[in-house]
Amino acid sequence: MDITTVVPAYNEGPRIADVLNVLTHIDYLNHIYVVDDGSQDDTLRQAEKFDVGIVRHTKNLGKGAAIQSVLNITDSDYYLFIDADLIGLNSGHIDALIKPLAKCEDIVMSIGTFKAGNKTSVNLAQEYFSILNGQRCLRGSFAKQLPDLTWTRFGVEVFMTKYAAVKQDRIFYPALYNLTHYKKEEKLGFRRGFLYRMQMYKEVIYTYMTYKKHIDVP
Ligand SMILES: Nc1nc2c(ncn2[C@@H]2O[C@H](COP(=O)(O)OP(=O)(O)OP(=O)(O)O)[C@@H](O)[C@H]2O)c(=O)[nH]1
Ligand SMILES: [Mg+2]
Repeated sequence: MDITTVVPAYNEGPRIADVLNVLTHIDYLNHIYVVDDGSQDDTLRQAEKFDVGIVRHTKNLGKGAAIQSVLNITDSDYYLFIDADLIGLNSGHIDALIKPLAKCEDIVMSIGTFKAGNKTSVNLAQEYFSILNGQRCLRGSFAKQLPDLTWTRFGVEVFMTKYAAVKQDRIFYPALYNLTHYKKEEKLGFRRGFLYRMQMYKEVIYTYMTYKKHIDVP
């Protein structure tokens, strides 16, 4: 079983090692790629400490383009997408994402929802917006069928989810217990974090409004 793991990272120097430390110790994750998307900090140097493939964009192209870059150079049975800013990741979370697809052939994608981390605002957001969660496993046949994701930026998760809905493909939502992440405001401070968050919402909403143009409806 071939699994390609993609860790999109933009300025995650202080956080990415914790995530890679977990992923590189799981033996069945045989191809791990970090996409350093024009980070200005030491993300690249931190990633290079691990036995992972590195794709580097010299300027920032967005999360959708980062994922597309790995899809372009790989062909796997499964694709696992894991954010670089997680807190509390363990191998149980990875199993919870992959196993439903391995067991049930008609599931094309699992989307993890964070549960019971001690950040109430994150838990609430997850409850209502699990469509946005970046922790996912995709069947290779589904991933390779997706139209080009480059334009989506932060809308990439919405696009994948909407694509599955249009194609009437089955999604499974495993709970990921005791897992959470750093929010933008924690990484960048309140003002810069808030402005970046507004930019993210803009990209997500734009994807919601325009995704149909990018999908051939059967
Ligand atoms: N390659 C790449 N990765 C990105 C980009 N933007 C965000 N990411 C990564 O995507 C993951 C999630 O990004 P965040 O900015 O934390 O977004 P979020 O977790 O959905 O939202 P918050 O609630 O603000 O944390 C992290 O691993 C980021 O480093 C980008 O432009 N390029
Ligand atoms: Mg985050």
